[in-house]
Amino acid sequence: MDEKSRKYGIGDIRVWMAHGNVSAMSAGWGRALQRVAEHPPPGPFRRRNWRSPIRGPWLTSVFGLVLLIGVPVVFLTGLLSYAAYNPGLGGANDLTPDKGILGFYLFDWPTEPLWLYRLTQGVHVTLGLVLVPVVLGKLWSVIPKLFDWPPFRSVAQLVERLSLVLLVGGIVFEMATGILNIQLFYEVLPFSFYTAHFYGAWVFMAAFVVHSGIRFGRMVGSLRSRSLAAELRTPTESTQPEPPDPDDLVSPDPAPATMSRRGALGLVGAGSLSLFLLSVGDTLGGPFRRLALLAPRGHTHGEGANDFPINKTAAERGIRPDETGPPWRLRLVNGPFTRVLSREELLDMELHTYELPIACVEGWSTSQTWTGVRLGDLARLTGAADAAWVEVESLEREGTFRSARLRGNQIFDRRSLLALQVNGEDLSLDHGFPARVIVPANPGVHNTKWVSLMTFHDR
Ligand SMILES: Nc1nc2c(c(=O)[nH]1)N[C@H]1C(S)=C(S)[C@@H](COP(=O)(O)O)O[C@H]1N2
Ligand SMILES: [Mo]
Repeated sequence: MDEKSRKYGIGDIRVWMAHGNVSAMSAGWGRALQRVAEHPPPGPFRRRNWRSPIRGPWLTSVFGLVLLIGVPVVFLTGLLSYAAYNPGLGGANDLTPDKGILGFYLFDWPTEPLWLYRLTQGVHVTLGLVLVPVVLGKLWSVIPKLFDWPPFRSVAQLVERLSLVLLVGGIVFEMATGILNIQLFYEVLPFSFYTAHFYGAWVFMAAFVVHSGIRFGRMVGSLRSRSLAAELRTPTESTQPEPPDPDDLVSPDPAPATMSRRGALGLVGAGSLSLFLLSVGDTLGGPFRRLALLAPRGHTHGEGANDFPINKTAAERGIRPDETGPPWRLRLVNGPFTRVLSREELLDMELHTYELPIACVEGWSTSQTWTGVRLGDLARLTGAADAAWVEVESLEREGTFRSARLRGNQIFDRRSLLALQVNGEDLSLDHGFPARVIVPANPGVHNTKWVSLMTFHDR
């Protein structure tokens, strides 16, 4: 029996019994448990096989602190994104109809400031990506704990380890589904991205709050135990392990350092910085977009005045050219009242021009100058001057995003347009010709293209 198992195996059982957790445990059961504890399976279950000298509470706590600050921002901007969909309106807006009490915080999404969704969703996606290397670094720093032997020494410890399944499983699930979504592979997921990412976030966050609560004191203590400035000056040759810690993160048999703590932080930092540089252009737009190699969405472009990212082309959505030609009509419905307008009739109405962004849930955004008819004018034309909401439908026959609902505050913002032109020219077919919705601060997906029908409702 080696030093370690004597110290941690039997010692822990004694402490555990002293705490009364298993005061009724029989001596025979105790001996059996002790034997199991003393004989870990080979490989990763033997703590001596984990030999990195930089693994320890300090490094874990540095990653932990970054996540403690960053993760809540990603969570909150994610909740805001859900609110921005105005799920209270139901229909295609509510992609998580069984959200129950998790929708407690929902509010009417504003149209002001008009860059709001661009900011919140840009932060959500960019920061989410930037934190991936930090999460990997953090997981690396604690990975021996995954193979803790014996698997548990007390009921309390078992509960804690199970909560870690939710914590680690939760963050991996959220990052994986999020990345799949921005790469637009989400059609391959066997479940709804929105529902899964939303529920996953709450499960993960619950585990995150518990974990942070339990570990906060230890994190602060560990961070105080070494100076960051000193670590950043320490090269590999002088890198020494931390003293043994109560969590057993420090290797019992450290190998000579092949990387300093500075190196580990630099590696993770460089990873995060690269992800930042390779994705932020998608939110900033302009010349930066060419750098956004990691965010391939929005790399399909139009030409001339229409030279900006296209999410779904007309061909992809099954829009036939004959549907968008001269026979196209916009139908406006308010109860029994229907109004039918051709594109020429729309162009004869009072036209307005505003610079407004498209900001996609996938994180990319772009700002363009749109010209069209005010949605409010269309409502008034139909006798729906105080409509509570409108259902906008496109020429598409199927697909979740063939329609979207807009709330009264969105209809009647003076900058909310049914756009007919962009940057001084007609919309291209891929950008929604003959007409598309553009509403300030609206998630891109609700800026419906190829609009054919708008139905106004009072409540
Ligand atoms: N009818 C319809 N409208 C749509 C979509 C769609 O698939 N069908 N995609 C939406 C999404 S997800 C975004 S981000 C914006 C993108 O507009 P763009 O392709 O003109 O850039 O259009 C939205 N309007
Ligand atoms: Mo989108």
